[in-house]
Amino acid sequence: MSKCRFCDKKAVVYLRYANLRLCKDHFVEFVEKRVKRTIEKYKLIRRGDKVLVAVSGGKDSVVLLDILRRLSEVYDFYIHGLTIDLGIHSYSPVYVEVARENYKRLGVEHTIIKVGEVYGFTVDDLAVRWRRVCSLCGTIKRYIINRFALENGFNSVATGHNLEDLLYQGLSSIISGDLEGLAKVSPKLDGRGRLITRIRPLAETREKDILLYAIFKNLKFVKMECPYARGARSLRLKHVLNLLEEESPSSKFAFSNSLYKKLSLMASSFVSKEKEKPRSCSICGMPSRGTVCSFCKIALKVNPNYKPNNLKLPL
Ligand code: Q46
Ligand code: ZN
Ligand code: ZN
Repeated sequence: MSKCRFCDKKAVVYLRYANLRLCKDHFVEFVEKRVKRTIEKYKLIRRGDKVLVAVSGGKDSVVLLDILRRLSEVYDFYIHGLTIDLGIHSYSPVYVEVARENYKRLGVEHTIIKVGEVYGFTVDDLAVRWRRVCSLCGTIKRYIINRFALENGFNSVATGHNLEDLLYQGLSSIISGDLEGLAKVSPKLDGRGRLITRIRPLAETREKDILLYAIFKNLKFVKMECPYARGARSLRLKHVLNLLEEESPSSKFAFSNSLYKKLSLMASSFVSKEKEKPRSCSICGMPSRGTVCSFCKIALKVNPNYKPNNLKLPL
């Protein structure tokens, strides 16, 4: 491979979509600048913000933590990591350890919540009763992250959703005509009431670039898959997006621009305001569509003694 566009070192990456050949260092800088640009373009973080970073130990969240750590010093905002130990037999101990090592390496304050200890049930317990455990697991993670952020005064929650994750969500919402889902395909979901703002600083960064960044920077991340993962549909749709990219290298970015700037905004104006307005769960007081929120419904089914706990950090 020839020389890097910006220095005399050998190029190790060729980015077709940007027509750039880069050495390791300049590639790392390129990715960081891209994330910074997304943060500025969509006004994801303001000076003085308190940002909760959800870290699952996978490459996306580890890279997100790494980049936000650096930016937090430049832009003067506070970050705190949150990892949820879901109690998945062979998987949770591995990713919790990886998350812990990353927090330690970067010197980031953090909290690890064990669902089993706090709520008296685990994702393994759910898997015994339900076949499709992922949507329940998603509900649990969203609930705990939001509640922790709310009770500890965070302005926003940052997650590691990358470009392809959001394009996949957009494409599948379009295919199934799910306007509510489409309205959520954005780098920023503004909070309201007890729902905290969610931000996705990697929304314009390709999965492949995130992986290379992690490798070049020697970051430790989890490579194994969750035993309950069943990503067949998402893999198929991501393959469709890759085919489009082969035809035209910038097509993913063109699609993300129209999703984030037009389609998701149009969809949100169609979503019924009534449907959008969350009520409060009669058990835990958190936002809910019905009298009891989805989290409390799940918890009560697996643990009849379930009581909503306070997740406020001991100061
Ligand atoms: S952790 Fe939970 Fe994932 Fe495992 S059970 Fe499914 S949702 S696959 S990101
Ligand atoms: Zn270079
Ligand atoms: Zn509830």
